[in-house]
Amino acid sequence: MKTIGFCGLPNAGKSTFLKLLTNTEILIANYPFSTKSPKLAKGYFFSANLLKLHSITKTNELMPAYLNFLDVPGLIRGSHQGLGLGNEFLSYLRQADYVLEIVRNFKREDVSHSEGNIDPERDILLIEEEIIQSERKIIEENLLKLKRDQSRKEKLEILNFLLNNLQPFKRFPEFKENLKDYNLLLTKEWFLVFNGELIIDISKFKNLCFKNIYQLDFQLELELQNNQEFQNEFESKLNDFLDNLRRDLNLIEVFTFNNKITQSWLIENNSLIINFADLVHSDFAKKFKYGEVINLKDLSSESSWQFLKNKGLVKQVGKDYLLRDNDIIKIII
Ligand SMILES: Nc1nc2c(ncn2[C@@H]2O[C@H](COP(=O)(O)OP(=O)(O)OP(=O)(O)O)[C@@H](O)[C@H]2O)c(=O)[nH]1
Ligand SMILES: [Mg+2]
Repeated sequence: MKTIGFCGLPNAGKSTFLKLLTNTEILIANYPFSTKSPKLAKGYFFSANLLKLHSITKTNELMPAYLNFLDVPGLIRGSHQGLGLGNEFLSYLRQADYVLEIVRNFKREDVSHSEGNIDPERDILLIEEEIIQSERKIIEENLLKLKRDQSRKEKLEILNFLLNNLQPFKRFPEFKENLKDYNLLLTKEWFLVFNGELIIDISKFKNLCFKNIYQLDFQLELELQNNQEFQNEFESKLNDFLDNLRRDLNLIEVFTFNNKITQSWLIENNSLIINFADLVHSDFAKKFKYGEVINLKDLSSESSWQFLKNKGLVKQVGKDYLLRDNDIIKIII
């Protein structure tokens, strides 16, 4: 499963977000560098559609799909030179598939800011500059190594191109494959989330380098999870955020169920049913005979597979069937 790593200054709310998404035990504190080592946890997707399906299947067990989220220490001005927990932070973040940048957009006197005041735009630019400096170092080191090896000409050219084109808000996902050994942050896809309740015009951050930009108040969301009273006053935006995130990651949600368990799965858009069989179990792909599929929108209050088949609602499909969002699937082996 893909991993989404958090990137942000100290006290931006990274650990608060991990707690919110994964309910994991983690230290949340009002002083910088409260997180000293990376923490990976599963964030489950209790989507509205999964709950809808479960209300029909009524199985004892419910198993939602998940994504991995990675919390890491904060980044500060000078991190690329090793200040704070700088280099460690960046090496942990390189292990993630995607980067979710978290920017502080809340005021709180008892929570310090490494730059002295709240200014999301400045923080975003600071992160850009730190990341560029750190990537520059890696690129230069590897250019030196490659110059001794004539067989790696293509890589050499790409690295030179990167070096000459490093600038804030520029990303290079097109070189991800060629440069996968280096795990460069600038070849990953980036997302941006403003954490907090302050009013901010997010339009000026659009069309930069972020695949999408979100706004969420982590603290409020956390209180909504834990406090009934809040739930009457405010509406949670967490599920909408997760639904948008999984779409922006180009994932679709599909389902399986039997008489014991209802499950959801996240799989890349444009996957075939045989890819899904492989995701569930490699044996399912090897022994695949055919698939049976019905879309959630065609499901009424009846979940007996035989009944649905008799009504002609279940399609029999071969291994090249292209999955659609909200398909309910049975693999026949
Ligand atoms: N008011 C408010 N406080 C928040 C919000 N998010 C986080 N906080 C508080 O800010 C402080 C820092 O939160 P953390 O989640 O520990 O921040 P972090 O980014 O993990 O910080 P480091 O681990 O030091 O890099 C804590 O006291 C949180 O309770 C928010 O949305 N609103
Ligand atoms: Mg933390």
